[in-house]
Amino acid sequence: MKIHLVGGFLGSGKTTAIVNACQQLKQQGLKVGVITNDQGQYLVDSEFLHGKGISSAQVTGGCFCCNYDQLNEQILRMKANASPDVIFAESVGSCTDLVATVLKPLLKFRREEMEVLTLSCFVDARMLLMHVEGRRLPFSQDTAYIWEKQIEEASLIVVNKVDLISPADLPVFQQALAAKYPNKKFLFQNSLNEGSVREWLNALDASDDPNKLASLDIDYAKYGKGEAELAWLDEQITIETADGTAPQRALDLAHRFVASVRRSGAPIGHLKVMADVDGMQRKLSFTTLAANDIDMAELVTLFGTHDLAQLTVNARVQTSPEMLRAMLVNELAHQKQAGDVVVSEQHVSFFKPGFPTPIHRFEVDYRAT
Ligand SMILES: Nc1nc2c(ncn2[C@@H]2O[C@H](COP(=O)(O)OP(=O)(O)OP(=O)(O)O)[C@@H](O)[C@H]2O)c(=O)[nH]1
Ligand SMILES: [Mg+2]
Repeated sequence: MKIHLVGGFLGSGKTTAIVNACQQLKQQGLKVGVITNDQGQYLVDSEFLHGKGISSAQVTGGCFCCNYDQLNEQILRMKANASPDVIFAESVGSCTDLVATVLKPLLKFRREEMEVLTLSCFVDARMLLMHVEGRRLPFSQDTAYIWEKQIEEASLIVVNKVDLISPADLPVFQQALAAKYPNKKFLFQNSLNEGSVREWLNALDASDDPNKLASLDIDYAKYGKGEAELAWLDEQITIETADGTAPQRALDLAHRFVASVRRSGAPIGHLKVMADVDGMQRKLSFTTLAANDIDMAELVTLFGTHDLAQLTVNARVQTSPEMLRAMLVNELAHQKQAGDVVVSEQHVSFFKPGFPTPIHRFEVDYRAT
């Protein structure tokens, strides 16, 4: 069994690449599984994988490092139920220190099950370009610290969404990266493209010995502060109408919520919405940098006329949880005012993530301890 740990910042494209990779591996006749991970309980990524027919399990309520036992259980359960050839484990986008707290413990405790264990770090090409050009990232210093540490600890860096930067910038960008990080392997990837993701799979198969990865020297106070500065909100929303406009109202709600967060100036780590109408699902995804254009009118047409629409919202935004919740409540009220509609909420949860307290932490190669 191969286990690929997939880290990297919120919205950098981890799930997109994993789905694409799983589809390719399945076509080759291999059995795959994915373990998703986030702060809340109702995860858009898990619904997304389910909708794509990819078997998945989740580790909820915090990152892999603080819930190592849950991760371990899910690996064992997947192995017992489906004996997958390949498992992708996608960590929370605001998590770092994976080498010391997840990779080394897996090497110590699960070595006999794994032929291969890798760690990739995904990074939005546009943010990395800003960084090497000396521009400030659109997040607080402590949150940007997490982003930098994620890159520091991995040797394989997937510079994702490369299609969103100008090809003219690429040669200088590549040179600057090679100069700044001489010991890392950079893959310039478009995770929406099959051939590009195939190269990632090839790189995973050719990965370095994971024992060579060094544990980070990391300031947990700074890390914890950066993590807590990104509020979490998750909930499910049901919209019922009598005139067939439920999909339109649901999409309008999502659109207005994102617009309201953007207007507030709060940087969006990742705001994900799964829209479900009569079993047809679409994942909408927004980050602080301009997102892929989502044509709401086209989506309304696609969903058609229905009296029931459901949304799952997962938002990670640099603001207080109360502010984030208030912005959504405003938009819910706006929909209710339109009349002839029942808008209800389920599983509402919004909070500041707790201080990261890993179950295990191996400072040095465990063989030396
Ligand atoms: N243009 C472009 N868009 C991409 C690429 N990879 C991912 N995206 C888009 O980026 C958005 C975020 O992608 P996800 O795969 O959900 O990101 P993630 O890293 O899993 O996010 P979290 O789980 O919240 O940390 C989605 O709208 C994707 O369609 C890419 O290579 N190019
Ligand atoms: Mg994801």
